[in-house]
Amino acid sequence: MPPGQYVVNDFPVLSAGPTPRTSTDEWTLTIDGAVDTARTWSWDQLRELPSETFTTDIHCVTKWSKLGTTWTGVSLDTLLAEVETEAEYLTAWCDGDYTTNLTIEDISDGKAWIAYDFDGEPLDPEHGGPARLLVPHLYLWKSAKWIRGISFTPYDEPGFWEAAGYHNHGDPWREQRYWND
Ligand SMILES: Nc1nc2c(c(=O)[nH]1)N[C@H]1C(S)=C(S)[C@@H](COP(=O)(O)O)O[C@H]1N2
Ligand SMILES: [Mo]
Repeated sequence: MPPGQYVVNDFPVLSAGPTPRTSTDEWTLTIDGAVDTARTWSWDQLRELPSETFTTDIHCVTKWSKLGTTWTGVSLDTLLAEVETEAEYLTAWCDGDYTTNLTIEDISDGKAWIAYDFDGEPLDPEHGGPARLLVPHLYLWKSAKWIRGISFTPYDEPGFWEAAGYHNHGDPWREQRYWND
């Protein structure tokens, strides 16, 4: 367990605003910004990509951790293989006003997914359905629910919680909770 965390058996919901409900007919995922050619996937196109089912622990900055959660989704590696970028930084954006910033390193090499199933069932809207970003090696605020896009940026731009004082990186093993940790 990362330092300062305790285990929960339920699955708390933490949302900064109301739960958006975009139907999968209208849902798309876009990778754009500092890329050679922007790419957009429809829901059906995303679902046709190779998926992975994986089990991981998740860690919230409010100190709960949930162990052994099972998800299905598309690895970011699969999506990033279809765009060319020199940029190191990106912003994940969502339905609703939420954003979070990450580096390409933190979402590459099997470290991040666009997840659409939890425990073998479609992901609940409250937990980010139809699809959320999942970056389990960082605190859960980096795992943007209701994700709709990733925009590569030439500079690092703090997202919603990062601009409000949460740590820019958010590694639970180093207890990077707030900006001066
Ligand atoms: N779009 C969006 N994503 C979000 C949030 C949010 O408010 N909006 N909250 C973040 C925070 S602070 C946490 S702890 C997790 C909570 O995920 P859960 O509600 O599935 O437990 O989602 C993260 N992703
Ligand atoms: Mo959070």
